[in-house]
Amino acid sequence: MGGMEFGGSLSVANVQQLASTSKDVPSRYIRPEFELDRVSSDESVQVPVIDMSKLVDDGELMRLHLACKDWGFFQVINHEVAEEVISKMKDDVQEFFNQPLQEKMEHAQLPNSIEGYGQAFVVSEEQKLDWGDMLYILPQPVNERNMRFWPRAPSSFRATLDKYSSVLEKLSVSLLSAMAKNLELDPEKFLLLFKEGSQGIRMNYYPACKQASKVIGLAPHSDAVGLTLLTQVNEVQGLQIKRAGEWVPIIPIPGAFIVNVGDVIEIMSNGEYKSIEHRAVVNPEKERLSIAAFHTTNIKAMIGPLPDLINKDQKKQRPKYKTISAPEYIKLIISSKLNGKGNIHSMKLET
Ligand SMILES: O=C(O)CCC(=O)C(=O)O
Repeated sequence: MGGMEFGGSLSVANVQQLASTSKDVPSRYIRPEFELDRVSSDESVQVPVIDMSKLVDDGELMRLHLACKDWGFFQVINHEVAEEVISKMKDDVQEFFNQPLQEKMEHAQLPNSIEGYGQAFVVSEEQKLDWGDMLYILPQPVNERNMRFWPRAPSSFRATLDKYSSVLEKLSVSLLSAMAKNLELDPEKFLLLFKEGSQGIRMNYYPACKQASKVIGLAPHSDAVGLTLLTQVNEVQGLQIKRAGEWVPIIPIPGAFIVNVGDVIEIMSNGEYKSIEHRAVVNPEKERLSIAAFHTTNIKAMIGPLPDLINKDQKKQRPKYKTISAPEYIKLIISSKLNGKGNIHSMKLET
């Protein structure tokens, strides 16, 4: 995916700079549409927790299956990613964003590329904007890396990201394999679709905003990919997921990854697993940073309900989504702005 051109985003103001220099929030960031949204205040409502060390047991596998069907989100604990790898990644990302704008702009997005430092999915001059910046890098497939976007400062950044990328890829493969078992698919065959697949790592920076309730860090969207693994860099919360008509704030478990099913897995599972809308809100006093690692298929895969699921029981399992090639699918998602579940709706068939 990295070496190909799929169209990109229009360039807009740097939000970190804007937040540090201007007292008022420009009108393009004010989003009255979100102010009336219902947010759950019941902290006991939380996504399921999956213990990776028990994922060989039928009971834990079933918990994962239900989490993917019912919530589309869960947290994984006791995974094999070493604590030092995560904390080093967090430190280096924080240091990257702490640099002066000029240094960061050395890795700015280019026209027709989704990689680099900038803002995501801005497709029109009228579009309202999110209160955040990001550095987006495609570490995999390895042979398609574009090192132009990989910061040299801090000096450890490249090695840290390289390590983080490979351990998260391993963790995503373990999770995808367990999901394949749960869907009664052949895990080896399923994993072939993700072999030498694409991994994107998106480092989000949301400055504090005095008018936090009037802006949004990242507008509601579902992830267009297969599987996302998210970690929050500092203790500032902001991730919310849509459930039963309200936004549920997620309280991260220290050391855990927050995992969500993306549109590709929803489509491949023919709707059995759910790709859930989520968003990031902004804190009035403190900056917030997060790191999302997106994993999806290789470029040769077809994106559509898996034939093995459809053929099992043709009456029950009529395909609910179109099947298109991976490059066509990527074009579709990049050219549309982040608008809730827009991508997946355009893949839905009348049933
Ligand atoms: O910052 C967060 O917690 C959410 C990030 C996210 O949803 C994304 O990067 O797509």
